[in-house]
Amino acid sequence: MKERLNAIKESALNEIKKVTDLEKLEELRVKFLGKKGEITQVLRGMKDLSKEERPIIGKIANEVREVIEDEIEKLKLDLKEKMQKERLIAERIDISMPGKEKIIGHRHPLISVMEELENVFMNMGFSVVQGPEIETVYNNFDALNSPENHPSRDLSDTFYITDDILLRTHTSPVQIRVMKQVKPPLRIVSAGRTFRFDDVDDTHSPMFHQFEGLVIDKNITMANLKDTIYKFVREIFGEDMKVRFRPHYFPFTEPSAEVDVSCFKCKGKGCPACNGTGWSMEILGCGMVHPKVLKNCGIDPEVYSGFAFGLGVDRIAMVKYGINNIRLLFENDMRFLEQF
Ligand code: 2NL
Repeated sequence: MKERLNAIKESALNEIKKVTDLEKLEELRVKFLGKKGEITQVLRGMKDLSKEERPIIGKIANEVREVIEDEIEKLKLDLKEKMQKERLIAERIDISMPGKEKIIGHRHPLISVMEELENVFMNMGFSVVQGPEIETVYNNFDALNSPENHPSRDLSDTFYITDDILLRTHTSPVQIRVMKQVKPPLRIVSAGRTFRFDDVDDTHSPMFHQFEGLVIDKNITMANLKDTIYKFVREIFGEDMKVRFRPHYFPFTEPSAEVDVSCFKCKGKGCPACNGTGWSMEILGCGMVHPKVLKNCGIDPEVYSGFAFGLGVDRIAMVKYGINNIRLLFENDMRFLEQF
């Protein structure tokens, strides 16, 4: 048995020397030291030995076990250290590499224009107000003196939710809400989404954006309206812009006007873009608030008067940034939006 134990020791140490990974090492540990391992097998034969021999063989068996155990532990530590070193090399981080760029978002061009418009009027003492996109037919049409047979009231022009509720077709109902609730004097602007039953083309979208302003006080005249529009146009489009008022018709204002400004391309000299007129047409609509509209909101037209104006934000953004297709504003194509 002594020879067998020595032979086990020799072959164990021999095999351990050749091991290069932890798995194989564990296999060897089981093979020699495990419950069904070679040393255990030898110890099982001890019952056939004499009383004198047993402790001697037992001692040798323990010594062999310890030598093998030691060798395995030593190699285990070596292998672990070696693996750790290899991992450190494999996972080395190059701290001189440039970092990953973080993409930070920015305002949509439409929102930029809206905020710019709001800022111009806030600086003139206006308050910014908001209202719902789903409105009553009364606030959207009736209160604004829009006649019963007006084409914009048609089911084919407007998104109705019920007979009395619709997606607002302009931002004017927001001003109606304020006039019904707040006593004059009033200086407000409101901007937001509006909806019309339009097919999409280069300049039309069923959802678009409006910006409107309203002033109500005693002794407000057309002179106040013109002065405000002049200041606004020069602030947004530049000091050298000329402004002209053309008579127009809106049911909610009387008198009403449309406003043109100098052509953005040629600055008024006349070019193909403006058909040689020097004017960019229909930048905004405006007028003195109709007495019936004031009355509808509980404001006495004998005491108060006011002016109002409205413009299409999408059109202003398209002119300002040279965008020729309204779809680009709503498709959210990053290649387009990243340019602003
Ligand atoms: C346009 C023209 C306009 C108004 C909007 C208004 C609002 C109230 C009373 C009277 Cl509550 N008027 N708004 C007045 C004139 C023109 O918009 O071309 N918008 C895109």
